[in-house]
Amino acid sequence: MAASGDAAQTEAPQASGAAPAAIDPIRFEAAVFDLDGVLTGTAEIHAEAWKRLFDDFLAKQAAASGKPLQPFDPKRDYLAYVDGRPRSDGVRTFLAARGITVPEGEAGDPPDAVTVRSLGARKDAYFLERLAKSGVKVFADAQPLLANLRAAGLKTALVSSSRNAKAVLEAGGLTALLDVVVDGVEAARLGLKGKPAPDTFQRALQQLGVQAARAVGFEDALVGVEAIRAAGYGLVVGVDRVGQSHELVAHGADVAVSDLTTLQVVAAEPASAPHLAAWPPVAPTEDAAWLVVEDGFTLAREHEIESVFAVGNGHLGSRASLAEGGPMSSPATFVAGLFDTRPGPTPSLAPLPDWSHLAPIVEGAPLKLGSGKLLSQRRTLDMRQGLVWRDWRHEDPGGRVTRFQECRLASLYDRRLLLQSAALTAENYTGAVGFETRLDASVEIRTSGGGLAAVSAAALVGGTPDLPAHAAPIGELTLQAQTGRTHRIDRFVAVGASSQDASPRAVADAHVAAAQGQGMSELIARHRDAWAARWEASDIRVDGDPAAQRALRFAAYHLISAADPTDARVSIGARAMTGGAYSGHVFWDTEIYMLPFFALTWPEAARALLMYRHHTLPAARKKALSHGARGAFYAWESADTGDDVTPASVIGPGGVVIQIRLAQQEQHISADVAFGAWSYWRATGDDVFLLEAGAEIIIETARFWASRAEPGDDGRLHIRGVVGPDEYHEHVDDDAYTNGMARWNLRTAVAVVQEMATRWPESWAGLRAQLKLGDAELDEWADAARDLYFSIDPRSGLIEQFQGYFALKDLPLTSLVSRSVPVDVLLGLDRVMRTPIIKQPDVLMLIYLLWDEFTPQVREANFHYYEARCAQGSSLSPCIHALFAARLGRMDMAQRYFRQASGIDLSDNRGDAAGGVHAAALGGLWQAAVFGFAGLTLDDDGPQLDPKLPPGWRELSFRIRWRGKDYALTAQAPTAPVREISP
Ligand code: IFM
Repeated sequence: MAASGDAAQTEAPQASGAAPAAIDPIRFEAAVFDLDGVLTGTAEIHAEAWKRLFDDFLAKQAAASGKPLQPFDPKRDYLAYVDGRPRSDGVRTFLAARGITVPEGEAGDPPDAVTVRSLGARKDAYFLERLAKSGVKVFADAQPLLANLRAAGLKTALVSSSRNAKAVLEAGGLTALLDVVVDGVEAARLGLKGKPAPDTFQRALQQLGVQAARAVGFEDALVGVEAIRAAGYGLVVGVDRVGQSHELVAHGADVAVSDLTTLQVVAAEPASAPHLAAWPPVAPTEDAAWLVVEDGFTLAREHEIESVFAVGNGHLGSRASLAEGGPMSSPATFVAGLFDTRPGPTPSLAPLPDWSHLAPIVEGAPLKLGSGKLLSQRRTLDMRQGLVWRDWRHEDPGGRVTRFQECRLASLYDRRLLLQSAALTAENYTGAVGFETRLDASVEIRTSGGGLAAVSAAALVGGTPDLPAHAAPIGELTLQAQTGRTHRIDRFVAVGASSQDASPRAVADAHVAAAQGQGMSELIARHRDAWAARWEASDIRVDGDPAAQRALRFAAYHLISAADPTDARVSIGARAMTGGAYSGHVFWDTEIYMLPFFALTWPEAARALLMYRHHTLPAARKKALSHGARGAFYAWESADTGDDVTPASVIGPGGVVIQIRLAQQEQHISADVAFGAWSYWRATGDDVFLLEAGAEIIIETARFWASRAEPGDDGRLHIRGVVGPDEYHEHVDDDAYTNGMARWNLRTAVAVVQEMATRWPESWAGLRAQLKLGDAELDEWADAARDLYFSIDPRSGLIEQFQGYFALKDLPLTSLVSRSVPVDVLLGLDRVMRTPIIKQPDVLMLIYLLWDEFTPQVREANFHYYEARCAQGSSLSPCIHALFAARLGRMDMAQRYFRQASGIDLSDNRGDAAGGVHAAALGGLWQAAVFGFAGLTLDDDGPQLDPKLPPGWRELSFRIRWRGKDYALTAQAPTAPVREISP
């Protein structure tokens, strides 16, 4: 549908309710859609949320005034007063119809205040709650129409009053099919009035660069139809899903249709054949501070490289395996939340087919690193643009020199998309060259838990820029290469998954079709813009230490790649989706090590991670019950359902079977999750989160501790038979970290309850009834917090890590010959258990998290004592020692630990990253820089820095968002005092 030449026409739709409109085929350039009732069927959810809000409100009004008030009618009142309107307008309009006016209210109003603003916010919370439960229904005719319009060359846009439009589009798999979105957030930002005013529809056209007469608008709401009419669109299509065709036409629709497939899109003229421009599709980043580079080829390092250079977007994660494969290749691509129990007893992230396999074939023989001669190879992780490059020149045994260049990414703009662009150049010969792929068209993967992933692939192949590209099925594709000619191939792969999409196959097909229409350069530009927006919020700059700069960007790169703010049903595994170690399982790593980065730079992602814990509360309750306790005992290792999926045993060195009791004993996880929920709320002031999920998590975990602690003869409560973060000592009593965090959890629950009861009495009453909390139980928490065993030696300031720890026979770490082999392997776990050698900080971790609860003397004494006994047996350890040492001003030591932490994935001699990057260590590295070196503290007055930069660092700068405000922070090394040098 375009004005001139190169697009398509709509045929007059079959009118229903209006006279069959005598509309000549009109050429259009853009189609603009409303969301609810047109593309998605969330109208019922909206109507239900409005009803819940208004009926509750009206009942109270009626009780107060003694006058009966008609409840909200989800059909009549919905269509007449709220449908299509911005949320506040809906509140005002409906209440006005019942003769009620309430104050407008302002930001920061308590959620249960009676104002337009807070009533609107409550309606939104009800909507999101229900949406999370039922998912998004996409009308069957929506995707085909959008895909057809785009294939015919039309631009597409969405105009919605909803502030959640982007989340709904994403959940419905429609994001990639729309060029522009004008939602409630954008309208508020620009001060637009919204429907029935024409301004939001005008804004969409302005962004698309299309005149109103060349646009067709689709609306189901009467106010929306009026708005499109007033905006002067060439065609107004009323979409009638509820039998109101006549009203739609009466309000200004040219036609009303009940089925969008009755609209036919006809190509006006064949589109001219696309050209693939010369390779590369975008310019690589040149600034070395944004790059991780690997030159040459070292077979033994290959698994690490695959992890370190992995690409991801929180929904999909893909290892950077060699495109042509090889003996050491271990390709894997995962979808967040899609687990499979085959082949093992515990679920693992299900691997997708190897989409990136693209083997160059020269004169019928595959080009391989292992045969012939490697002339040069460079692989580059381009962190700024979120993609990975490869440039490989190879001489085959026949003396032919071929250059293979490639880039790959997992789109941050459209999370269902994986892209690959490659170029093959015959440098010194003419002959047959080709590509072979493993994934050529469509495949489906079914997981044991009933999950389904559908993968669709398409390719465009071109010769030199002067030859047109053509869509190519390339199971094995052969081309005639001439000396110096470069053949380029662009591959578009989309994944629909039942974890997110109602129809994975349709979603994958639509995304691939849309991607092909947009072309590689445009798609990469959008992906790069999405990364630029993330870096704007999350970049961290170091002046004076290039290696530290790279390591911190590497940490942020993998953390950003791991999170998906649109999916509240998944969390980040210990190795994110960069490798198979720990099977994609989620540990305390997420809340304690990674979450601070997200809470302060990407709160939407932090919220989604915590909502995963809220969704898995039922499993945590079940686990508590099975341990004879109450409340919520979270899984030590958690997958899709939240059931504990910690393996019962592993095979250790020498084939010995080692029983794992962490699921039963590593109980601090419950307090860690509560700590994450509370920290997020504190950082964002997101009261809706607290009321909707956070308070329930904090209360249920406190309940667990209160029921778990056992009274002892000493009149104190004890938590016996646990494992603390130091996993070298099992089945200990009163682990300091566990007891300290449990005590914090109990006290925090008491505080949260008090705050809720004061600020949001109604919500509190509801939650209290839901959780069946009696007064006695509430009193019990404060008592339990007071009585829980925790002791600090008044003389030395030392905290004993667990009962009996100080009696263990000391074995100085310095006496151990090899520090490169883990101590538990060197000595055997049984022996280590009889020494005070620890794997990772336990007491120190507690002091770090609850810093203000301990005196400087206690911090110093315990650091001095436990640092000397820590074997750094976990990747989670050095970052916390770096942070702690920095806070205590021991800068050489802090720098040494910081370097050790930086090298966990990046140093080239450890091989640690083979099973995936260490996501917790990456989050910890960021914390070491921000809370250690910059000395960031946060309170009601905002952020404060107390810089202690390591030797050589001149400046450290970063941004954070604290309670809705953005801050740019810079920590500087003190300049030398000015000295007078004149005589
Ligand atoms: O959660 C950690 C644990 O603290 C130490 N072992 C590895 C786990 C996953 O990273």
